[in-house]
Amino acid sequence: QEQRRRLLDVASRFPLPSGCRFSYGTAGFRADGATMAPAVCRAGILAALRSVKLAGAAVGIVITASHNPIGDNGVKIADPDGGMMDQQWEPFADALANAPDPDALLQMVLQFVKDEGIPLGGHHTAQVLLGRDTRPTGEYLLDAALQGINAIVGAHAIDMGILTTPQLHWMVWSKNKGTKASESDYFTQLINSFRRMLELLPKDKGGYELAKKLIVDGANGIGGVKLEQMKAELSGLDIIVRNSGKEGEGILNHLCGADFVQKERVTPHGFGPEDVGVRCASLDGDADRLVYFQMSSSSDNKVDLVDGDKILSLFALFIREQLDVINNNGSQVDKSLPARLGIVQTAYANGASTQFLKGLGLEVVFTPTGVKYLHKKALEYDIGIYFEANGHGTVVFSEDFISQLESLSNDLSSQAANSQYHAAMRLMAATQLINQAVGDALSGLLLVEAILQYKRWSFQNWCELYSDLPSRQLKVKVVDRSSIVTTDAETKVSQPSSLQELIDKETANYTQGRCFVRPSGTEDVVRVYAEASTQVEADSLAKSVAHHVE
Ligand code: 16G
Ligand code: ZN
Repeated sequence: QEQRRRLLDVASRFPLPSGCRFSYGTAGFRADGATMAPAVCRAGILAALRSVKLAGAAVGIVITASHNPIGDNGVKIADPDGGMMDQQWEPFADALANAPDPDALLQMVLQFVKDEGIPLGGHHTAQVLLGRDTRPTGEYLLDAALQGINAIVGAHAIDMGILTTPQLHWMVWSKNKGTKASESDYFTQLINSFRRMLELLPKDKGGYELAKKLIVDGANGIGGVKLEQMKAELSGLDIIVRNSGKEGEGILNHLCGADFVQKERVTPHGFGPEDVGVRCASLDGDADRLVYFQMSSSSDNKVDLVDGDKILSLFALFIREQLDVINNNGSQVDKSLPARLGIVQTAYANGASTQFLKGLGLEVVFTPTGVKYLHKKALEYDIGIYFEANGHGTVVFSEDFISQLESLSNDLSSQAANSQYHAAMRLMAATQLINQAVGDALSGLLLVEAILQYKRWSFQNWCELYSDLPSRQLKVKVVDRSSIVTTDAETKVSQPSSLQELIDKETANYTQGRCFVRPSGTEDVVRVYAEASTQVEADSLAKSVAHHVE
């Protein structure tokens, strides 16, 4: 009874404006921030139900619209493992968000609770951790989420404050593992494991010494704020944060941030000729994407870009190298660490990166766009490395692998001088440094910096690992984008049936041509991606395929 009353109450406090429709897409619900309260409140209800269903395990809610403009906002739910909410609950998320009135909402929840066997009304507890980014609508929407959570009897909301998206995911992950889960624990873990990585650098100096100076574009979002907090404690790095989100520095994601730099390939706002030749990184508005760039000339604002594919390649090289040292070191201790290493990419990965990775003999697999697909696939390996070209990605290690690595390190510790031991310790430090819950620009940045120092590579060395094939992305407005259905990890169109044939025909006209189309998950457009051996060809391929889509 109490439960019914609370649901009816909260639903009437957040009526759904007529004509409003929400859809739980790749990134949760997203819209103009001012219109989001009903959807966010219902996401609160949903998150609490999810926690009850999972025997009180902590679930997360992040209020953010990532790289989108400052007026937008959004909400997404993190499952107890720190990953995205199980896709099986997405249809209910949609239905709940669009329930037209309090009665409909109540009936919908009661039916779902029954179908899913959720023990509502018993002596259950639920806990939901909340985080939000720096958007002006964040606090207002946080309140809506809290009210939604509190509408479920026994649910307990914990406001973790203003955070990066990956911090909140990490907290949920840590809390459910039973390890320390506060923000200061997060910083401590990153700072300590970064220091350990540096302590494990090979002693025989020589060759290139990486400049300590790193300029980071914080997208005027939460990532810059957190990096400012953390940087004083980072030994061996001299970080300067631009677009840090401080008063007067600029607007969130406006002409800055990882999405801007990756798509436009120009310097973000606040960078100029004095930065030529300096290693720079760029975060997105909620700090779950990372790209690197460097200006090579002061005559224009173009940059040399290191995108997610190249970050992935750097991580893969480093991890593979440590495994090789451990496993192929015949002259030393006869210990081995069998590991299935998997690389996960999407169709947006530059073809040159895929070729490079396959050329190293690595197993490369593809999934559709969206972190939930990549992450899930990566979990199938002992070590799974995934990245989207846009800079979102991470490395996940299986529990089994980590325990093998721990026991190997113990076995080797009596020979602390040998290279096998060092390689094992480096891998251990990497498992601590990388955020295994979700892609994390701050932790990713520290791992990149440690690996560049380890390899004694400059930004240029890294950038020249392979040359990206020229590519072009176009957006096409269509009446109904859902009429395009894709298959084979979005590389092929299955419907309309004639379209793939047309794409194949166009693509055949270009050297190293590759092209695919897919309906966007976040915008009402169809996206066209084309790649070819020259920019002119890539442009022309994209254009001609776009004509077939229209
Ligand atoms: C979302 C996804 C991102 C993906 C992008 C594609 C998450 C957390 N984010 O931002 O991974 O690259 O959507 O957008 O999954 P699109 O479908 O509009 O191309
Ligand atoms: Zn983001």
